[in-house]
Amino acid sequence: MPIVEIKELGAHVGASVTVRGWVEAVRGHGKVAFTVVRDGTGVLQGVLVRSQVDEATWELQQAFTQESLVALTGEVKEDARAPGGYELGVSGVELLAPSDEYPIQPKEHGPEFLLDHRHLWLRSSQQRAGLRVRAEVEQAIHDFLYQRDFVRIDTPILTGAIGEHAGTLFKTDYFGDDAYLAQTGQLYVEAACPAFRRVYCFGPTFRAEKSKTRRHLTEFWMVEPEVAFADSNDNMKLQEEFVSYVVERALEHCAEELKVLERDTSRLELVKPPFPRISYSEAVETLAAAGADVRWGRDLGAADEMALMEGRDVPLFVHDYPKGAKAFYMKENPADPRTVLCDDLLAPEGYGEIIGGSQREDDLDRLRTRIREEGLPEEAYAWYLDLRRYGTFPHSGFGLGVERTVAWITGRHHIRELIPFPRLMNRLYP
Ligand code: NSS
Repeated sequence: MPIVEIKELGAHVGASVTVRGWVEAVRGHGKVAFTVVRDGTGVLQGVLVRSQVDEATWELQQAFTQESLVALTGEVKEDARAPGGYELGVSGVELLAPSDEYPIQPKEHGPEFLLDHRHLWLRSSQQRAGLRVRAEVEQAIHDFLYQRDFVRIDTPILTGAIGEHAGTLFKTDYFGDDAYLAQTGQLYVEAACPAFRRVYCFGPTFRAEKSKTRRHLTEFWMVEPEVAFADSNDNMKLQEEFVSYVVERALEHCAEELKVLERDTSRLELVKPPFPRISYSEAVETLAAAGADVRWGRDLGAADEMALMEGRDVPLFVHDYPKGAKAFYMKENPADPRTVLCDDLLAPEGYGEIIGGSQREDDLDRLRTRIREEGLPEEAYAWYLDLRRYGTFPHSGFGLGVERTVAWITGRHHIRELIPFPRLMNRLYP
């Protein structure tokens, strides 16, 4: 009997096959029993008719428990009503590995309980759907950048220089010296620009965020493209094309998953370039007019972002923030030196900032001044300053947070569901 995967059943209609899978559900009555199995490629219902099999087969099926690994053998039948479109007329069953009483039941469980059982929770249909969308988004990221001649640069996780800000560093001992887990790969992709012009890194980044919000992880994945000769305007153009492509790919390739997640995809269909842009100063005016407690000079908070996005269906760029609110490496805005040439991209539907980007300071003296102003150890940035010494060049780049982006695309409330094993302030297991 051929052993087949559920996704291939269409090629075996009328034939007898064996399918191996984990039991999702067992139901039935005295005469007919249904076994729903999942094999990682799909879900299949096996139908066992008591009068057509021997008693031992019937008894064995009756003893199946949730998440036991079983083999079902029988004839493949087309059935439009069945999930996946096929059913198995079961003639034989085998118990390959029994399952203890499964902790996740088809009922409401609290989030902490589910996170404690993340290693098992992954098997649930909505979790499978969310992580499949994540995988598609990651593939779309690589495809988009590959098509545009970007070279992928793998950047170090153990670093000596602070990438973003001192407040959220994970510090570790490095043979007697301090090392930090990378907050960003940006400084390194900047170094690779003169070698390859268009580059990007993709990997995990680390921030000791002490906030327990639905948008913060301590370990999250980021893609960071960096382009020589691009200014802030080119940078935003690349971002809107990039994000639109990624959303389109998810719509195209993950229709099933988005349905399982009950995502209203009509809202995602609207995500097409160009995205609207407003300056930070305009944003502050708008917020102040609406009665918000904002002061020019402070970074915008989650509530401000929410207010700015009210009534908007597509992402919004907020650009040119005050220098003091942003990282040391951003280029001073020649038109208004109180600000820097940067942008945050805010997603609709309450998902907030998904991208932070900027043109980089390419002037040696100004960059050195900024490093000093921020109280950063200049020695650690000697190599970074070298980039402004040996043929400095205008360049821009950005970082897109994978989990926040996938949370928005899938419509999930908390980004912790969109990474297989989330790391949060109070969670290092499983
Ligand atoms: O701090 S960022 O705004 N910018 C950077 O790290 C730059 N070095 C990127 C660059 O220009 N190459 O972070 C970028 C994005 C941000 O918009 C979020 O989508 C995501 O990274 N991000 C996070 N996701 C989840 N959890 C946490 N804690 C988090 N912090 C940032």
